[in-house]
Amino acid sequence: MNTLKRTAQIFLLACCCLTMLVVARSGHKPAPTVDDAAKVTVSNVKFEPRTLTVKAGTTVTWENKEGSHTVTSDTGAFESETLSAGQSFSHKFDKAGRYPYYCTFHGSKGGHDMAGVIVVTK
Ligand SMILES: [Cu+2]
Repeated sequence: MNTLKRTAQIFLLACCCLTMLVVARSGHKPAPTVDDAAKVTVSNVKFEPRTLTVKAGTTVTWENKEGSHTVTSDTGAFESETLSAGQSFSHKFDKAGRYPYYCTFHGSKGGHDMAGVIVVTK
């Protein structure tokens, strides 16, 4: 009886160890690759998502679905040509920071109307 109890205890302990090992090992798996590309959808008349958070080094592509729009930085950090439906514009964000932008046709600096923000983290 005593031996059986002991065996059960050892078995339980072994199970615990195995579980911990599996958990520990899964924690060592290479982290899922962080996307180095992100997308903003442009339509009449909004940027979606309005606020997009990405890591430094990410290239953001604005895809225009309809109408004519621009992607114009409040600070002049980037500026697209006028985008017609089906056209897109990309900009790579190397430095952490907050990058507000707007559409020159339907919005204005400071996040008014058709506008958005790219938040870049380290
Ligand atoms: Cu627009």
